[in-house]
Amino acid sequence: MIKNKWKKLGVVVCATLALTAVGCDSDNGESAATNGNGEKTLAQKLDYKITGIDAGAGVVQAAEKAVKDYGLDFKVQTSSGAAMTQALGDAIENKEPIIITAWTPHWKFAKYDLKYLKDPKNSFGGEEKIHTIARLKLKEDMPNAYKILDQFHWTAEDMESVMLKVNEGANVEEVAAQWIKDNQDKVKEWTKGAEKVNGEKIKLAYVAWDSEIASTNVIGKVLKDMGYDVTLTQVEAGPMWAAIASGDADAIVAAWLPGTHEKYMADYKDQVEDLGPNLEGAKIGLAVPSYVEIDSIEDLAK
Ligand code: PBE
Repeated sequence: MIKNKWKKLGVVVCATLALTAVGCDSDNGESAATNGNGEKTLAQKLDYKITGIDAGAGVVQAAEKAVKDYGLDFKVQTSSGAAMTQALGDAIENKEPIIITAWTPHWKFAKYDLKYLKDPKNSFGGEEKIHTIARLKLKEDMPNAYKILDQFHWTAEDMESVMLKVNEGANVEEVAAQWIKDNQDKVKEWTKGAEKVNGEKIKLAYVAWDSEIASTNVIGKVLKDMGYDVTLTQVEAGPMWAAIASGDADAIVAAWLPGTHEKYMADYKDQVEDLGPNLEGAKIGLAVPSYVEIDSIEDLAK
């Protein structure tokens, strides 16, 4: 009886709100409103929201594709990497459910107990590699920088160790400098055969993703130590790719391929030079704290 009364009231409220374009589309009867026990469904607790990052990120575009592929009644809410990790930390503190657009390498997997949701429809693709991309003619104009960028290669663990310290509150430039001191064997491989220069200007572009903040600061510091006057320019993903294509920036170490930045690469492939991977074993997907009791993106369709 009580339930019925509320249902009727719900209909009236919906009819009124419809005029102001506030949708009641999720209230299509009892099954969507509750899980049958009078409790909220997971989708309701999540407010039909996947917590995304910046709109230009490939992982956000892949999440939007997943919503279509799996027929989900979810929206991907865009914000920034920092806002996403803040929301994640808050949700975990309150033991509330949350679904995030996630990627590896990232410190969040070391700090929190998270799991990737299975993706049987492969909306997020498989293994990713992070590539170094240079503007055309960089090799001619700055052969030493080109050589270093071309030889730059590290592991997911290397990147994570930098990210973790930054997340713990250390200054990224100091962390990068310390990492370089502690990993001279790797840095020597990167700089092998390159000569020092005297204040040549070089510009690296990157997006404020924690992974790319780490890598760009490390390679930036290596170039600085080799005598370059290095500028690190933080931009959005689209402008980052456009800057390499136009020659406004000299290089990026932030290109996730073949999937995540597939569209950017398709747009600019003739206007940039791909120097190949600087890191293997990267991944993107949707992730939840381990206490959220689902395992697959498919479970969100229920
Ligand atoms: N990311 C981190 C980026 C690439 C690097 C996975 C958030 C993205 O475009 O989705």
